[in-house]
Order: sequence, then C-alpha cells, then structure tokens
Amino acid sequence: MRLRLTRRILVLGCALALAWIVSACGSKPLLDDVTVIPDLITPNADGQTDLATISFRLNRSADVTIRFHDWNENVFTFRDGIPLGVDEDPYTVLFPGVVAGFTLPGEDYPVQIERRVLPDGVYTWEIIARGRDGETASATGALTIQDADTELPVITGFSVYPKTFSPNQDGIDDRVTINAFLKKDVAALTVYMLDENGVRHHIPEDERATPLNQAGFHTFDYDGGIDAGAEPPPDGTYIVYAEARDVLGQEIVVTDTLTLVNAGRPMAYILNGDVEIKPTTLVISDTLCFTLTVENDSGTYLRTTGPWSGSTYRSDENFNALGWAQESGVFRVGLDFDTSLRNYPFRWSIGRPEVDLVQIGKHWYLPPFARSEVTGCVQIVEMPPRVNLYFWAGLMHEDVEIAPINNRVDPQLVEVWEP
Ligand SMILES: [Ca+2]
Ligand SMILES: [Ca+2]
Repeated sequence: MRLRLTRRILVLGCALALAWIVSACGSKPLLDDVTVIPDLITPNADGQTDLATISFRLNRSADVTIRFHDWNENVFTFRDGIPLGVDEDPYTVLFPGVVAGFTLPGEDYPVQIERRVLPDGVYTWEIIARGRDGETASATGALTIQDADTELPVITGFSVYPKTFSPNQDGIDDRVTINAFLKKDVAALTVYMLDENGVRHHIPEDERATPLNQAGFHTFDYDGGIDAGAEPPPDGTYIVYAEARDVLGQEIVVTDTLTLVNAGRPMAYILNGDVEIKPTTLVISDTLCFTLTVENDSGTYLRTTGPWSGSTYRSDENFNALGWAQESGVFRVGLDFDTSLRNYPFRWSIGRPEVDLVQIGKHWYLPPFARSEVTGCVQIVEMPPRVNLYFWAGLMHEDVEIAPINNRVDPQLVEVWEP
C-alpha cells in the first residue's frame, strides 16, 4: 500500500516536471522581467521622482495594456491594447502619473478631460499582455503617488465669433476671433479646426494678449488661411478645438462650432489684358471711354461697389468726390494716366447691378467664374500738363492688392488738344 502511494507520487511528480520542461524550453512566458521603478513617484514637475520607469519583455507579439487600480476598485488606463512585437530587448515606458481622463465622484467639469494625473494614494499597477493566439499573461505590483499636482489646465470662456464667417477677402466677416481663458500655465495651448478629411487647420494665436502658454486671456485670429495664400476649407460647419496640455501631460479639450460660407480665395483678371480706349485723339470737353471684360477666375463671389459700370466722370472729379470712397475688400476697375495725382482716380464697379451682379445682403457681387463687360467714361474738362498721355486700366482689390497682372494694363497713347 505504501509502495503504491509512493509510486503514484513519483508518477505525478514526473508529469509535473515534464510540463515544466515543455513550458520552459518549448515556449518562454509571454510576459517576462516586469519592473516598475521606483515604487513611489511625486508627479509635480519639480524634476524629483516625477516618473516611474515601466519595463517588461515580450517573448511573443502581444497587445499590451498598462493600468492602475485604486482602493475603491476604480480602474485607470495608461496604455490600452498597444500592439507590440516580440523583442529580445525589454520595452520601457516612462510613466508620469498621468492616465486617460476620468472624473471623480462629485466633479462636474464643462470640459473634456483627455489625460489626468492620479491623485495621491497607493495603487496597484497591472500589465496585461494578450498574445495573438488569445494567450494572456499579467503582472501586478504597488505604486504610490504622492504630492501630485492635480490642478487641471482648465479652459474657460471659450468663444468663437462670429459663428458664421466668409473667408473670401470681401471685407465682410472675413475673420473669426476665438477667445479662451487659461487657469494655469501650460506647456501648449493649441486651437485648430478639423475638416471632413481629418485635416487640422491650425489657428494662430494673436500675441497681443497674454504671453504664449501663460495663465490668462488668449485670443486667436482665423482668416481661413487666405492671407497666407492658402485656399480656405470648403463651405460647411466645422468643429473648433482648443487643447491645453500642462507640463505634467494633463490634457483638456473644449470645442465649439464654426460655419464657413462663400469661402474661397478671390482671383480676377482683365480678360486677355485687353482694354479698348477711344477716341485716342480728342479736344477739351470730349469724352474718353474704355471697355474691357472682367473675369472672375475663382469659386467665390467678388464684391464690388459703384460708381456703376457705364458711369461718366468729369476729369476734375474722382471716386471719392462722387461719394464712393475706397472700401476694404471690393473689386473695382480703375482708369489712370501719366500725370494723375493719385492712384486710379476714376473707378467703376466690375459689372452692373442685376445685369452681371447679384446681391448678397446689402452688397453686390460678381458670381463665381462669371465674366462681365465693364465700361466707363471721363469727360476731359481741362487741359492736362502735356498733349500726349498714356491711359491704362487696372483691376484693384481695395486694401488687399493690385495684382501685378492687373496693374497698368494695356497703356495707350492719347492726344488732348485745345479746341
Ligand atoms: Ca516630483
Ligand atoms: Ca467675407
């Protein structure tokens, strides 16, 4: 009886030994050599024990999750299912005490908390590896968090104004102002608009307000990228994000919406650079007229203003005198000549209301990709300083630019004689 028992134990022992040998020789453990050092950190960015080094070895490819459990059975995720390949060298990850965003009981923040530092306490860390074949291995240990700087980089007063804008350099609602108030100094404050392709359109900060990244009031200014020469994003409603990240790595996000209408970079030309000016010989009190065609070579509406195409000036008048002052963002055709005292004193709209132009709000526009014939006349009422003068046309985008191709177009010699 005693002998049989001994023999049984022996058989069992061999079987166990065999299993151990197969495990050790044929297949190493999935997760190996796991360490978290030190076992106490103080995440407050003072340079002292701010980080723990998490180290482990994978003997087969696996998805690795690193998380923390508190004393109330709450779970905080640091890394979630990161796919990692088998590697002879151990993986190391620096843990700054910051995990995926969470809210504690009784808290109500009007912001999204993306990443947040763990409050002081003793946590159980857990590293889980899930192999491709479903095999799972894990390791656990204790980590103490002490003196954590738990103040979040909260953003308040986030506003986008106007909520609808038309980035097209027509001088009407071309820019958006975005305000945000930072409660603490941060490592980065970023504002951007996300388009339907997932592309971020960075919105630059107006540096006249608080110094970059410092607690206080921050202002951002967005023109759709036009002033930098870019084509703005297409019309539509977008989400604007403001993200604040502090030196610990805590991250806060707030959002608002912004709608783009009539977005587009305006481009227009005098068709073929061709201007008809006649007559080219006249006497005082005769009238000089021009005809040209304006082409809107863009997908946006071009704003314009009077005097309307077809109007006649006296040569001792100018557009200001007729009550049509320079206006930011409007396109006008101008006529200029050698001895004129100011740039393009005679100006006309790039089309006629309700003929070539359409009304949007209170203003008149040449539609996308449209052409319009523009004419205008000047009655020469006084003798110019000399008999022979060049006259030329221009197409100006007031307070924005006169593109070189639209300046001093098709100069023609005109003779003016006393009667
Ligand atoms: Ca510290
Ligand atoms: Ca506009």
